[in-house]
Amino acid sequence: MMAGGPEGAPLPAGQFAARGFVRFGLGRFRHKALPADLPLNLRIGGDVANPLLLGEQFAALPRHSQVSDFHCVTTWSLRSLHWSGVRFADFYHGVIVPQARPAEGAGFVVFRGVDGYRSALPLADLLADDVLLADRLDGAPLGVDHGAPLRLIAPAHYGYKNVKHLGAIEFWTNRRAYRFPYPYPSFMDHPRARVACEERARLLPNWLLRRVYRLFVPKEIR
Ligand SMILES: Nc1nc2c(c(=O)[nH]1)N[C@H]1C(S)=C(S)[C@@H](COP(=O)(O)O)O[C@H]1N2
Ligand SMILES: [Mo]
Repeated sequence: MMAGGPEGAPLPAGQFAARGFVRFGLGRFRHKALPADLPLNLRIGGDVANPLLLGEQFAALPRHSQVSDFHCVTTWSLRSLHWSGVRFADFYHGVIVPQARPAEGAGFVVFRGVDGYRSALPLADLLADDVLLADRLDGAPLGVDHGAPLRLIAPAHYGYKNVKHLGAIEFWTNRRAYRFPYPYPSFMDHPRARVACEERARLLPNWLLRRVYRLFVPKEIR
């Protein structure tokens, strides 16, 4: 678990303090225009007995607020962001298990954004206390820049696992239905991407990844 670090504590290896929180995406996802008033329509699927379509039911779940740091793999970090929403663990045990009924061993979870972006994490990582399905930032409804209507916040994992504009969450027994979005090579997608272990990507060394990814940091936050 990684909550907001104490002021003055060092950032994780290879990260620097960004000067602001901008909308971020790589390549074709950077400026993809989305409507500001996207309704919440969350498809629950994969290896589940009963696929669901969730909308307003989400409002009935217990809410949780937290302060956590955010670390993008391209080396920028932000301290102490105030998120609120529903803990993934509460959502999983309160809705997914009783209503969707995942198959035994459906521990590979895929998150799909309505912009076509997607990412995946192991269920065990998502059940940590600080993993949130967030719909508010700094006390206001999440704007379209930062992932309206709902996004994943998994602070222990690099930003690219924190999928915005969620349209679907799928619970699979294997990885076959998943590929990191075109045109990104799959080596860029570490299965866990834990910040504390500097799991930026697969195959390439971190000294190289830090230098190459750094080129994609927007000028206004350097
Ligand atoms: N749907 C969607 N989710 C996404 C992305 C994206 O382009 N589309 N970019 C990811 C990356 S690489 C990062 S660092 C964070 C950036 O979040 P922000 O735009 O709120 O700064 O969102 C992640 N989730
Ligand atoms: Mo990122």
